[in-house]
Amino acid sequence: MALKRSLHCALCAAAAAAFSLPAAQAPPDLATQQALRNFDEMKFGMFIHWGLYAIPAGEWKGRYVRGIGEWIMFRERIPVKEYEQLAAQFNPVKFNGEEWAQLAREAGMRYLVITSKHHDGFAMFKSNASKYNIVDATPYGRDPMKDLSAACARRGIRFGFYYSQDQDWHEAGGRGNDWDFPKERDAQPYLENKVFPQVKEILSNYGKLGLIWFDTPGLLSLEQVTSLRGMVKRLQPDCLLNSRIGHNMGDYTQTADNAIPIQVYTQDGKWEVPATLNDTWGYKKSDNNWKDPRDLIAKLADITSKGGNYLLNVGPTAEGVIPKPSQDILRTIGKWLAVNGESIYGTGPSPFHFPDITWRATVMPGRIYLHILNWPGPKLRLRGLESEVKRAYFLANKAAVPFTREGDGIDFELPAKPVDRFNSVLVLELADPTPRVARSFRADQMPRRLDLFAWVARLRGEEVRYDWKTRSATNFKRFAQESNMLLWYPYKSLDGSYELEITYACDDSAAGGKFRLAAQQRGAPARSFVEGVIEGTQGKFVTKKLSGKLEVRPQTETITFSLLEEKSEAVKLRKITLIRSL
Ligand code: H79
Repeated sequence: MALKRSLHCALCAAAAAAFSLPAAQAPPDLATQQALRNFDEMKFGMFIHWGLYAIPAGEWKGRYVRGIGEWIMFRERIPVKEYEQLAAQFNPVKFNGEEWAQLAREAGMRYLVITSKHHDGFAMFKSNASKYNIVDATPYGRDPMKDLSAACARRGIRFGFYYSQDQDWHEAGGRGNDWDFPKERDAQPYLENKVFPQVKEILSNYGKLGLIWFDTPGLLSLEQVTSLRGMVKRLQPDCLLNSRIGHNMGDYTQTADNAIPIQVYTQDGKWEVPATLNDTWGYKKSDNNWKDPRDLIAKLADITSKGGNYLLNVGPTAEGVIPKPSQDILRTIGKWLAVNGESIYGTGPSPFHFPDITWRATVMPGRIYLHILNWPGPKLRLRGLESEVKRAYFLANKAAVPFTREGDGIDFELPAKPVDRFNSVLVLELADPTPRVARSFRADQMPRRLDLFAWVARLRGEEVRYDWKTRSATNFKRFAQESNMLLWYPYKSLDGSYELEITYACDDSAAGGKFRLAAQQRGAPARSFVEGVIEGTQGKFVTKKLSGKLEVRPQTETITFSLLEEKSEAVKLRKITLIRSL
């Protein structure tokens, strides 16, 4: 019974880890409020996952290990005594804090968050609380966080640390390692001897911290988390805490990893999307599934227009080098931001909901920025804006754009080709400081027919891909334990019973596979689901109505699309349409 209970708890904790928590917290004090305003203005940050796991880099004993690279110790159940040996080989002679900070700067990133200690328990900074740290346990013998924090400060980049507070596979009192420590753990000594002293060290030795980014809250008690929060705020009152500290004690919210809300999301305060550039956080030598800069630039606009920040990850090698493809991608984003940053930094979220994926919107007093992500042809129709538009022009070339009002819409005359190959920003100068929008077009009003585009979904799995040409996702490979799937995050925007349509294409040769659409709550089996069969479409995109309804509630965490068998993995899924039952 006791064993069963602890197993159950461990599973709950793993489930909680994969999802976000509902928003923060106690009413923020003044220092925190100011810090939150600064944080909101920054929009774009660099995440760095760097640790001993960069040595195996996704391979153990000559074999490829699936999944995120920094989880290799857990996946392979590597004993502490064996994993510890990696420290003796860790010698990142090519590390240069100036170069990393400079890359963040060139990418247009305004803050940087780096792993001080990940789940493997190894401290990437000088620690007196545990000898298992980069200065005392490696041939490198230096503290790279000193250089990096100083390099960031010199460039006006706010610096923060990731710290895994609950999971620690190196300690008997940490959560997660049941192969070395099969007995029930006691977290308190671990907290007192390692977590509290180390958090104190990172708050004391690296100047001002913008934030501490805790992760995978699990089984720590409210009292334990309260002490942790209190300690941080006593040492640095304006250091922000993320929601993954647990027990709603954070100052701002995280979405699940790589998860973007389907629509504007403002009811729970400030939030942030932590995201990967490929399919791993920690370096994996074989992972070359780099996201297209087009996708990342569009996602930055998408997230900003919905009210969030984007924290984009790089995983440096064991030598201390940020992989070249990551650098190239980030500099491409930076070039777009150098021209179009005005439409991102310091802006507010869209006053409109989004009818499709043609455009997104951000605002400044007296202006709307329309981020045109999918070029609609010679005309862009914007419906629902009541404010007078005085002038419209492209941010990239300042060229005026003619427009006419027609019914409830404004038609903008567009050039034949996009002004920017990724995201052409159209500036609308308004007569009103705050845009007036007709009720049914506002951000908090969902249309009766709501499209869930594959582009907005989180792609889960190493194989599934999004293709911009066909605007669809494909390669839904299935494995015994995990399968590739799409997940949408409604974040309280939906409440009702929905009829469903699916828009997809499938060659007749791949047809016949069963699929499932499900509405899920955190840690619970699917509450509501609808199944269907992928019928052949001779490769053409078609829209089909499904039989059955999906119940989606404010507490629904995800709406998922997955295949139930290996067949039809080549289906191209463009969108799922939810139609509210009247
Ligand atoms: O630090 C990064 C990740 O290591 C951490 N959060 C981001 C920011 C994190 N991501 N996911 N999780 C923690 C929970 C992980 C669950 C899984 Fe697994 C790891 C799914 C697949 C590998 C555990 C092992 C569950 C299945 C196999």
